[in-house]
Amino acid sequence: MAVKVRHYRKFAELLNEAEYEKREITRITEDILDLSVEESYKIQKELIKIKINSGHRIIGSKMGLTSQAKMTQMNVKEPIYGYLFDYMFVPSGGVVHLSEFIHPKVEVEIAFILGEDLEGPNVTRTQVLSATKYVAPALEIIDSRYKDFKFTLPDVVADNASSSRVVIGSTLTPIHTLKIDLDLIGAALYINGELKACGAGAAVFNHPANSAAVLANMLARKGERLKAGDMILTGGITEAINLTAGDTVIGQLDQLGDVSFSVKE
Ligand code: OOG
Ligand code: MG
Repeated sequence: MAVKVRHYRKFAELLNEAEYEKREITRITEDILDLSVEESYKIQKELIKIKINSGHRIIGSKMGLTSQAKMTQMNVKEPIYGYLFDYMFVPSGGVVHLSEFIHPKVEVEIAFILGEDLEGPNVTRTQVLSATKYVAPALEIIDSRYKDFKFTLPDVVADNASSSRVVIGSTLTPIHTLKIDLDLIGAALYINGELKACGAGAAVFNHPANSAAVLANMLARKGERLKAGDMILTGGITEAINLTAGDTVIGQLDQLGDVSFSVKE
């Protein structure tokens, strides 16, 4: 049984309310067992429209499930994308409150800021690197709207790839000034001084620029493109770590610098 057009809007509203009211909901695929990935992107599109209609602005996009660590942790084996909004932005060194979330997790990522548009299909890593102006260290707070943070591929796509908050380090590094390539950049995630996870840029599709290329090519199938000035999160390098009140979170990336935030009640 295929999903009827009216359902896309209904599920999008449900997901938006769950985010707004900070409560978990049952997976859409418990209702619609054969929900396809194609259909789930239509639900995501409705969700994006709802947010835009309520006055929010898109500030970038993100790839998710681009490293083996993330795929294994979430038990979903395909990459996904979602959109980042102005209300999700947290300045580095800023504070978030646990009451803003359902069951938040944090992951360390490499962000790209484009200097030129990128339009698929067939965008390559080399093209991404020449279109990129800056790279920056990032921490992404993900907060699945689904019960127990468990989902299948179509569920998480519909839920805007669990997007919740994004923290970008205060230093933007011009990409051409990097002394080692992004795949060799080490990343460490500390919470309250304790190392929770570490890895290197290569964990993300062998090179994080490959992730941005995949994004441009996935968007091309929807008639969309990446634009100059866009911020792109390329995906968690390591598994995501649960957040609790009192946490001070620091992401340290070789050459790119630090990015941090703290969590209060
Ligand atoms: C989906 C979002 C994954 C990433 O960086 O891999 C993601 C999830 O794990 O909830 O943002
Ligand atoms: Mg992420």
